[in-house]
Amino acid sequence: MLTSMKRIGLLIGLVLTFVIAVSAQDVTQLDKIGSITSFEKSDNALTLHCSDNSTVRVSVLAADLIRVRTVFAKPLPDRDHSWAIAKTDWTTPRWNLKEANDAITVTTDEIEVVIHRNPLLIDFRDARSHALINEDEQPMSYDSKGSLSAMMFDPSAGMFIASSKKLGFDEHFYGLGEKAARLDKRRSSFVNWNSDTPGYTEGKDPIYQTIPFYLGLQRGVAYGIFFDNSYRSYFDFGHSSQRRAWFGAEGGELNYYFFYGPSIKKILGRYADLTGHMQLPPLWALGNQQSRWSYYPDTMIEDVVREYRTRDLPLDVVHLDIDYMNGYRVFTFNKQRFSDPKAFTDRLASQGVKVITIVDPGVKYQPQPNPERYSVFEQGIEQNFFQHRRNGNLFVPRVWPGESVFVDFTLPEARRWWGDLHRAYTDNGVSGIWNDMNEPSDFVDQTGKNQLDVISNDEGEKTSHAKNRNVFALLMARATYEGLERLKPNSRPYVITRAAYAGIQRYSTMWTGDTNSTWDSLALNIPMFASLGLSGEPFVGSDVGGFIGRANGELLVRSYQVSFLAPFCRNHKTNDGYDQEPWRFGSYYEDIIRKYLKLRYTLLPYLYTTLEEARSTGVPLFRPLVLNYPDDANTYNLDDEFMVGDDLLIAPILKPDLTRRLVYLPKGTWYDYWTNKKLTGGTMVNIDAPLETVPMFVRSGAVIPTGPSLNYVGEKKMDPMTFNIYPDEKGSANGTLYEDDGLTPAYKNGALRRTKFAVVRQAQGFSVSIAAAEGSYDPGARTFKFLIRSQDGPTREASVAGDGRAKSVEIK
Ligand code: MIG
Repeated sequence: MLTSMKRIGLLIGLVLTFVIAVSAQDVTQLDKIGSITSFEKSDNALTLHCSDNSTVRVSVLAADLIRVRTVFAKPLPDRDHSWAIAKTDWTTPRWNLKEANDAITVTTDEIEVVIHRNPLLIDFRDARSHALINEDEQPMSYDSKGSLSAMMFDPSAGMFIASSKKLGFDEHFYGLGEKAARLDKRRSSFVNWNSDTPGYTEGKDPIYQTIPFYLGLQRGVAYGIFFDNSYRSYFDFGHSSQRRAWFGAEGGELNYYFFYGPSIKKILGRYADLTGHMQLPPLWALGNQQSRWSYYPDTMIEDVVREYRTRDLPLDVVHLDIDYMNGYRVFTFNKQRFSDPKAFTDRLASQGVKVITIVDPGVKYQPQPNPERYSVFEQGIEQNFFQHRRNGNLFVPRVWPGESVFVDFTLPEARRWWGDLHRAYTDNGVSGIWNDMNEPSDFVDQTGKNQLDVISNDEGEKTSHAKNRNVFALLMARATYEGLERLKPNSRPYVITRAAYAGIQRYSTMWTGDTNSTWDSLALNIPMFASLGLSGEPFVGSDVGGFIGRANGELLVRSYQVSFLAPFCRNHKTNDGYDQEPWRFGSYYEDIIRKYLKLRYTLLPYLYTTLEEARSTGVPLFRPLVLNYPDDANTYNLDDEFMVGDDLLIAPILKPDLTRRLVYLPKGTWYDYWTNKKLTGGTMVNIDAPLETVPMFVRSGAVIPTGPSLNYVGEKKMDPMTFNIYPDEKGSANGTLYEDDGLTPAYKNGALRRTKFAVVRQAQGFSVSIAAAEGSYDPGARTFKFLIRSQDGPTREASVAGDGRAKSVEIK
C-alpha cells in the first residue's frame, strides 16, 4: 500500500517529469549566445568573438553555400572533422564584407548573410533581391547551467545546443532522411538516434537512420540546412510553437551549412558536392531481387531461382539472410547448409543470378579455450579493434550470435581489416553485401542505454557513444565499400545498409528496414523514398510486400506497382511470415506481377539514365512532385504519387478494393502510359486503376528509352533500343540515353556514352536529331528505333543505326 505522502510525492514526480519533458522542447529556456565584441576576417571566413566568450565562424564555401560553426563560451577547437563531409577544398568564390553599426554583412553573388551584432541574429537573404530566405528567431543558444541535462537521453553527452529559425506562414519542410512520416514535415518534430524499430508505423521516431539535412520551401524558393552533428539531435518544424523551426543536439558544435537554391535541384547538387556523390552500383542492382529470412539450404535457393526462370519472371539477385552462417559467425558459411559456396554461386551465375550475403556488425564473442577457432574474433582481439567501455572492459552486447563484440570502425586499421575480411565472400563468388543491425542494435537494450559508456577512438579523441552511435553504420559501410573496392578493383561495390548518417551515399544503398505487410506500411513507401531522395540518398527501396505479417495477392501486386520503379526492388519476408514470392497467391496475381517486372526491365535504359543523373547531379530518381514542380503549391504535400526522373508520373493504389483514384497532374499535357491518351494537367483527374493497371503518365515532350525484354541484366544485347517519343503541344520532345559497361568503375574515367535526342514536328511527320555521342564507351552496333506515341492511328516509326554518330532521322 502506498501511503498518501508517497502518492503525493509520486504525483509531483510525474508532473515534474512532464514539465521537464515539455521544456526540453522549449528552446526559449536556453542561454543565448552573447553579442559580437570583435571579429577577424580571413580569405574565406569571418570569426566572431562574443561577449560570453562564444565563437562563431561564418565561412563562405560557395556562392550558394555558407557554413556557420559555433562553439559556446570558448574558442574554436583545432580539430574540425566530420565523417559526413566529402569535400573541404572549396575554391572561395568572390565575396565581400560590409560593416555597419548594427550588423556585419557577408555577400556572395547569391547569398547575403546579415549578422546582427546585438543580439547576435543571422539573416540569410537573396543577394540580388535582398528578400529574406531564412532568419534566426532567437540567438543561437546553449544550456550552460545544465538545466536540461536531466532530460537529455545521455546527460554525460555534452551540452544541449540549438538554433531557432522563424517559421514562415507558408513554409514547407522536406528531407530529414528516413522518417516514418509524411512528405511535408511542417508542424512535426523528430529525433535522430539510430534505432532498430521492427514493425514501425507512421509516427514512430526515431527509426534506423540519421540524416540531419532538411529543405525549407516557401513560395517556390528553397534553402537547405545541414546540421552536421552526430549526437542525438532534434528537429522541430513548427510543432511545439508556431513561431519557430528549430534544431538542436545533446552535444557537439552548433555546426550547420546553409544552402540557397532557389531550386531544390540546385541544393541537392551542392549537398552531394559537400557530402559526396553516390557512385554507380552495378547495373544489375537495378534488376529484380528476391530474399527471405532465410532461404537455406542452397538447394532451396536454387528452387526459388528455378521457379523464377520457369515462370518467366525476371530475376537478378538473391539474398542470403543470417542463417547461411555457421552459428551467426560473420565471414563464415554453414557447411551443412552451403557445402560448397563457390560452386553454388557459380551455378546461380550461370543462370544470370548474383548472390548477396548479409553481414551484421556483431562478431561472436568466442574466447579460448574453445574447440572451434573463430579467427575473426581472435584477430580483432589481438589487434585491439573491438569497442571497450570507459572502464576498459570489452563491450559485450548480445545479438544473433549471442554474446558478441563490435568493431571500433573509427579506427582506420580496423576498417581496413574489416574490409579485407570480405575476401571470404568475394572468393566465394558473392556479389554484394547487405549490412543489417548496424544502428548498432543490441538485444540487451534497444535504446542504446547499455552502450552509453562505450568509447570510440575517433582519431585519438576517445569520444563517447553519444557522439559515435549515429555514425557507426556510415563507418561500417565505408569499411565494407572500401574493402570491396580493394578486393575487386574492376567491379563496382554494391552495399545495402539499414542504418546511416549523412554521407552514406558514398558507400551504400539502403532499404527501409522492417516494414509491415499492411496497406498503411505500403502507403509510407512513397513519402519515405521521396524524402530519402531529398536527403542525398537516391538508391532506396523497401521490402516488396512488406516484411512482418501476412500479405495477400492484392497487397503484393499493389506493392510491386510502387516498387517496380524504385531503385531497389526486392521482395523480402521475415522468418515466420507467410511466403510471398510473386507466385504464392496464384496465377492471377502472378501474371500481373510479371507484367510489372517485365516493364521494369524494358525501362532499364530510362532508369539507368536517371540513376546516372542522380550520381552526377544529386537529383534522385524517385521524386516527389514538388522536386520537379516547386512553384506548384498543389504538389507541396502530395504523398500518394511520385515521379521517376522528369518524365514518368505514377499514382499507385494504396488501399484495398479500390479501382479508381484521383491523380494530380501538374500543368501541361500528359500522356496516359497505357492508352497514349492525352490529358491536360493543372488539376485532378479521375483515373481507372483495376488491379492490373497502375495509373502512369508520361510528361509531354519526353523521349523515353526502352530496351528489349530481359530475364536478367546482360542476358541479351540491348538491341534494338527503342525511343518512345511523346510530343508536346509544339510537336517537340527531348531525351537522353546514358550507357556504360554496367559493371566496372571505368565510367569514372569517361568510359560512358551519353546520347541526346531532339525531336521536332515537320510539315509531314517528325524529325529526330541525334547528337554525336559523348564519351569513350562503345556499346557496339545496334539499331535505334523511334516511335511516335499517339492515341490515334498506328504508331509512326523509323529506325537507324545507333553508332554514336550525329545524324537525323525522318519519321513520316
Ligand atoms: O532482428 O537478419 O531488417 O531484413 O531479415 C532481425 C534477419 C534481423 C532485420 C532486418 C531483416 C532481416 C532480419 N534482421
